[in-house]
Amino acid sequence: MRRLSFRSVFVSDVHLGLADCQADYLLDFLRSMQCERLYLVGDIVDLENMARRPYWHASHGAVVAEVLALAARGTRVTYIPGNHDAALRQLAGQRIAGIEFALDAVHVGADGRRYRVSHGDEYDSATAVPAWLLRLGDALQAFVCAMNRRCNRLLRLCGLHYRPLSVGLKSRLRAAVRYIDAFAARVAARARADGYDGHICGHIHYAQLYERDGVLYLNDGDWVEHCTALVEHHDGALELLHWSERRHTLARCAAEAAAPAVLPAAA
Ligand SMILES: [Mn+2]
Repeated sequence: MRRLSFRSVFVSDVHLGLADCQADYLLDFLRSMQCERLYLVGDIVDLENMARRPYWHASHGAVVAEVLALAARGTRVTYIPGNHDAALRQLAGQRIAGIEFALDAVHVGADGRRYRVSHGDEYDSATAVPAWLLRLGDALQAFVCAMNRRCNRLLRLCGLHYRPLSVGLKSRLRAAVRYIDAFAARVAARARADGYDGHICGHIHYAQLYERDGVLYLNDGDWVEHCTALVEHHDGALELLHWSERRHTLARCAAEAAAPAVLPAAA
């Protein structure tokens, strides 16, 4: 099978080392494409969880091997650690096994647009809330993930496609919507103030691509529930992909020179 060809690919929040990581779908995506640049935008290995509950599956090791294989074939790989793999921030500035570690990056698109790339936890106001509330949030998230795992095992047994449970849940919870919106507002305001055309991040496990206050807010989502990636085509056009049994376009943005407008998601 011929691989899909992209200029750049951005993935984050893979959480290798967590039972809920959708490593098989990510592996399928990585093996189906080739790219000049691959950005790992944080929370790739969940060191935080592994310290508490050691877990590793062969498919998680296969993801690491595939990333190394991409680097060996000439893909320039940049690893920007997040809050769950924060220990790797000590490696910033180093190049190990063909992978460059950095705290953040500036990506210049094929059409000349400039994007800041960072995990996004620096925009998370949750650092100001009490620890017990964070623990409650973690417990709720773990519960939703466990339900998601069970529901999808059932769907698979019935021969149906993978469907993330929390897509419906999150969009219905007004508090979650407010949180996602406030996060995007902070990210966009900073990108605009710093003169970038957009900001590429992850962290909140909610993939989105849209123009906000004159800049592009680009969240590549996660591989715990949603299985999403942001890709840049060779002309600089951006596309948000959902990848499980099928490839599905969530949103697109044309290259700057062709048409700067954000097109509605192809349903
Ligand atoms: Mn994070």
